[in-house]
Amino acid sequence: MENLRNKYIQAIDIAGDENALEAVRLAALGKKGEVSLKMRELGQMSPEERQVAGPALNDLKNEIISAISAKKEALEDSVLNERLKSEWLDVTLPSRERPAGTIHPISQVTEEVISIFANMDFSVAEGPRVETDWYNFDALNIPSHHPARAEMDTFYMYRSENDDRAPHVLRTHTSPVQIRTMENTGAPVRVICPGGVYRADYDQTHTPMFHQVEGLAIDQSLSMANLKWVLEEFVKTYFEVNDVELRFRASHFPFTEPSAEVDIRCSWDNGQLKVGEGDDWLEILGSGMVHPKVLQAGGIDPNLWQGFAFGMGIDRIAMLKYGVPDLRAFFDSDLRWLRHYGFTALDQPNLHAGLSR
Ligand code: 2U9
Repeated sequence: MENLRNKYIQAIDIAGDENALEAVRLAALGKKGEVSLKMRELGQMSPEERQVAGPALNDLKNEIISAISAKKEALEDSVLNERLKSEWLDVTLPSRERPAGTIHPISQVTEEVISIFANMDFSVAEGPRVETDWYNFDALNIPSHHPARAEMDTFYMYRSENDDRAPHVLRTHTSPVQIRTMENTGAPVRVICPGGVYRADYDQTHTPMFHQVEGLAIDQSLSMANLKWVLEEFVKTYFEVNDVELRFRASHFPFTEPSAEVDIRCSWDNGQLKVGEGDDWLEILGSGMVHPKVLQAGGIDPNLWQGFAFGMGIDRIAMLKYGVPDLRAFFDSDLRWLRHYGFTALDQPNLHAGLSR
């Protein structure tokens, strides 16, 4: 008995891994294990012999079992310790160099605008850039011979020569997305539509592709007062100032009635814009109450619903906030410009941490 005990306790002690340990367990306690066979011999012993050998064998079996389980735990600990040794991290090392790529100011500003309007419960909608003239013009109360069609310097996508259906257009504003949203969801609506738009125009303040964000809110009793509050909240949060003064100037758009252009009080100090104070006014938005014909085009009954809409140039408000002097630079892909005006990928705007840092 003592020999058996020494043999197996020693074997457990030197087992180097779980497989070796399992082999020892089988040799001692497996079906044909040495201890198991001894236990089977108990049946052939005299009762006196059995009374001594039985408990002794049982004790041996238990001793082996607990030695194996202690050894198993020790082996697991040592595996973990080995892993921890190879997985340590020196938190005093300097952080990694920031990635070479940057977030384009237009992407950054689009995210800023989205987070501001999301906080006022507006969703974001997108739509195709190649549109039918119905979505881009007719549905917005701009019929075929309306002067606004000509003013919008439209890029037409002509079909083959003997196809006389009306050509598609590159959307000249994001307004078709709001028409599609009205069709898809019905009223009430609260949505903003950011995205690229196209007009055949090119100088220091115009590029043939630029970015707009338009908003649309439709409910049973929305008025210009709601529009004014939403725009004030937007301007304050976007320009990160506590107070703004807005000036609504009567204007005309085919899709809104009445319509207003919106200016904000500001000053220019050494070419540096200050919003909220000063003697200058800066035009940044167009807006108005949605024209009944436009509601109807979107499948919404103008006798039951009304709402406001607004639009602004993303590139323009990006230039104003971040001091970019020439619009065309946005689209030049000049690496030095991108590094200077770009944002780090980790600096995503949100209302709690601050929009810009
Ligand atoms: C629907 C109904 C109404 C969107 C509007 C403007 C006024 C506006 C310009 C600002 C500068 C475009 O980027 S810009 O050139 N936009 O002045 N946009 S109201 O009105 C809508 C849109 C969709 C269904």
